[in-house]
Amino acid sequence: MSELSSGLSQFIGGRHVPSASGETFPDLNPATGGEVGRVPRGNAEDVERAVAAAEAAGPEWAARAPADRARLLDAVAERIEGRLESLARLESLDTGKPVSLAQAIDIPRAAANFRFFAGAVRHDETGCHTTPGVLNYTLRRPLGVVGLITPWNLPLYLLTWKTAPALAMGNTVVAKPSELTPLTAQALAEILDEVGVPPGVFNVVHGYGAEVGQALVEHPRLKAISFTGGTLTGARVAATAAPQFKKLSLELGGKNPTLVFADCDLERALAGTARAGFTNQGQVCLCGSRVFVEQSIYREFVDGLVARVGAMKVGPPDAIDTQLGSLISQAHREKVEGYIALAREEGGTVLTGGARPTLPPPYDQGAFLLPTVIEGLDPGCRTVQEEIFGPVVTVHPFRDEAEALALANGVQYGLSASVWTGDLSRAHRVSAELETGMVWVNTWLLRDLRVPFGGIKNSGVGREGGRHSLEFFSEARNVCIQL
Ligand code: TXE
Repeated sequence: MSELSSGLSQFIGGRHVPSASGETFPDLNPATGGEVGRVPRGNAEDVERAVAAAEAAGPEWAARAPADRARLLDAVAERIEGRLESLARLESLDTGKPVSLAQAIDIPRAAANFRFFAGAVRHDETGCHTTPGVLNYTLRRPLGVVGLITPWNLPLYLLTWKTAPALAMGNTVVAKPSELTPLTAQALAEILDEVGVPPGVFNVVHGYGAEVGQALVEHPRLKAISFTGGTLTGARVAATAAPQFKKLSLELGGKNPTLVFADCDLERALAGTARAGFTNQGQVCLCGSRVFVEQSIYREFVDGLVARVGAMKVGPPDAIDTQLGSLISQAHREKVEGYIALAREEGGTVLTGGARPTLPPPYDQGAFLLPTVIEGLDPGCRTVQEEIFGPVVTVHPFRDEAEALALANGVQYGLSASVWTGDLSRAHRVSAELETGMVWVNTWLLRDLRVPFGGIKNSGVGREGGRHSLEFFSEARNVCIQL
């Protein structure tokens, strides 16, 4: 892999080293089944080394002026932008996503994350409160060594979303990327090293979640964990971290509703619903996997959606016209296919998709799946209640606004929602009643990095984004002076 200056390795104290165990496991390209590298199988010993290196680097890094740290973050953003093509290829190799998607979304957003938090820390300010003869002011102090645990769906996009504010606030980092997608985490370590971020400030330990991930969360000298991944895993991370009073940010799964009212702009709603349902093969926690359509336009809308989804191009990730690449793994494809089978058992009708595409070698060995639309399911059934995290959406009619809200809120998740309507009062009214952390109206995944990002219920705890990230990755200290 020419894009990486070294083979896959642990990155600890500014050095590329093998895992303490010396063991490795294969990194597979899910689009072909081919091996692209060997992942170091990290364990508690690697975590101890990484935390020790991060601790040693902490005081100097924390003592730097925010503007100095910001200068380095900007340099990282420039390097990421300069390596757009190679990073996009790496990301696609690991995930099976279209290279064009990584070029358009994943990698530009990785650079934007660093640029945004460089600016945020430059302009950060804290409060000052006065009463006669008394001055109160607030200091923001770094936490120390923080652990960042990230998933396989948007590897660099999410790792940089956490790394940039953590470093901006003067913390040092031990990052644990998903075992399925190690490549761009390694590339990020190389970039940080190249721009002059000191050894030990940013460390990467690769390996299985239950081994090196668990060891990281358990480490007694780790001050905080920022985790993005599945709800079940998030619960395990919380159970480990809570008794140690570690700061915790959990960005978990979703089962997000898309509400389509009859007064919407139909063409825009169709395009937005298809994009929300199938971007990244439906492997985005924010994907709109439950589509609720006002009765009067239900048939017309569903026919339009099925036509769009049926025309989506599923194929080799590096083909310019590919819209959907492969899922992350054969095992995950089987999980998603299990839900399609369950949907049929629960009385659903597959309107399009529901099967594997026929592709030429070597892609016939890939984890590809046709985008799938299913109707006729009871909203309370497992298929409509559980996160599938693949290219599958279910469609359902609703009679009125009250029913639409009841259906949308009728799950254990609460991450995001999309609302398509031409009625501004309805947009505000419905947004105020949706049980989610985020609502998009007449759009989807339109992101302003200053806003709070996160979910409620089984979708997580806490908010990141803008000042929320600066506050998460620091401790506020109030100083009260009797003048
Ligand atoms: O995530 P996991 P996976 C959902 C989606 C998916 C499910 C599982 O439904 O099917 O989660 O996906 C590390 N202690 N989302 O298996 O297991 C693991 O190595 C510490 C939604 O990828 O949650 C990886 O680095 N760490 C999500 C990270 O946790 C542990 C995006 C996430 O892995 C650990 C991805 C442990 N005990 C999946 N066990 C979203 N919200 O975007 C695992 N890990």
